[in-house]
Amino acid sequence: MSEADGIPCLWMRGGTSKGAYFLWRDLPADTGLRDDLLLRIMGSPDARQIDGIGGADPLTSKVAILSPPSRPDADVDYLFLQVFVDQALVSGAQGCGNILAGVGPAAIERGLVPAQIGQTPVRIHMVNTGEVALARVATPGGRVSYEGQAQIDGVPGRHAGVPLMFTGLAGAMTGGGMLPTGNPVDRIEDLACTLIDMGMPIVVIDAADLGVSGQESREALDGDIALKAKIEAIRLKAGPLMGLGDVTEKSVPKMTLVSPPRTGGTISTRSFIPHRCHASIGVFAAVSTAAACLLPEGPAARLAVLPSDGPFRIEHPTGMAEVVLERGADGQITAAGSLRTARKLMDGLVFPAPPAEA
Ligand code: NQM
Repeated sequence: MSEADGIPCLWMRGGTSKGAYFLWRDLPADTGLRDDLLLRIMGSPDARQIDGIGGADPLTSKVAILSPPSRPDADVDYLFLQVFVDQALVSGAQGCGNILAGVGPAAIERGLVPAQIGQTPVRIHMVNTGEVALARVATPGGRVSYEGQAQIDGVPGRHAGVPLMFTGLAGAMTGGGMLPTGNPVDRIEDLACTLIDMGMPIVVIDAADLGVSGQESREALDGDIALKAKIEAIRLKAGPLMGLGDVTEKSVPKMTLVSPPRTGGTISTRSFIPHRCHASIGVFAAVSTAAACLLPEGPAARLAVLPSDGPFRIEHPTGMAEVVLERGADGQITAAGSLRTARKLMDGLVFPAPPAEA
């Protein structure tokens, strides 16, 4: 099938993100050709992504590639790619737990995983990090249903819940355990930072140390050029310390500003992903933040109000994200979970812009 005939694509909301879900066989095997095609599909690089289907926001410029499982304990392989909006960059240097929420439904829709009657467990090999997540997809009558009563902040309305469970997240992206530098606190640019990776490498900083309250709107923070320059300076130093190498052109680590909870949650956050403030917070970023709240020496623990029971509730600009942490007798985190919803928005053919002239 040539590009001019269109490329099969499911356009889905996964959690608080949106993305294009493809089958591996519909994209070039060569990663250079694949990334060039994805840029043209999304309309990047262009701040408005006007000639593509991307939504001019990192949260709506995402791609999931689904393929048959490459390991026996999974039902499907999922490769996540972040298509930058205004740069000609496609990065697989991070996973995405929001787009992950759509993978189970998409895998069933595309016939990669057979639906069961009632609910279908889907074991998803997250190729970016190498871990396997378990998603539970509502399949009444043997078909995916997106209708239900689950509600997540940052998404209007109620939808079928997609519970997600994770194990083995410590050091998932950095390979060096939960604390890639071995320290609960590192000083960067003279600020106390927790460099942590529980599924997403993040840098946790007390918002007050950066001269903000941490309650500002996404727009206000995105407009604060001096703040963003300071955050980026810290990020560029944190990346190599976390074993991520030069992160100038990478979407990790994410930068998480923490402040005391204001609406009854565990902690309040503003998350930079990494150059724009998140409208809510990533799933794995929320898990990593919850884990940071358990490090007594770190900036998060000083501000957090830990739950005596039940989930950690991570406040963000549009509400709260709930994270369940399971801990072993030694206090180490053994598993994490989050409830998401997902919805099929469009199923059809996408027509990429023609290649740029040489
Ligand atoms: O942390 C955005 C999102 C994400 C990532 C980002 C995510 C996660 O909310 O698991 O979901 O951090 O770039 O979609």
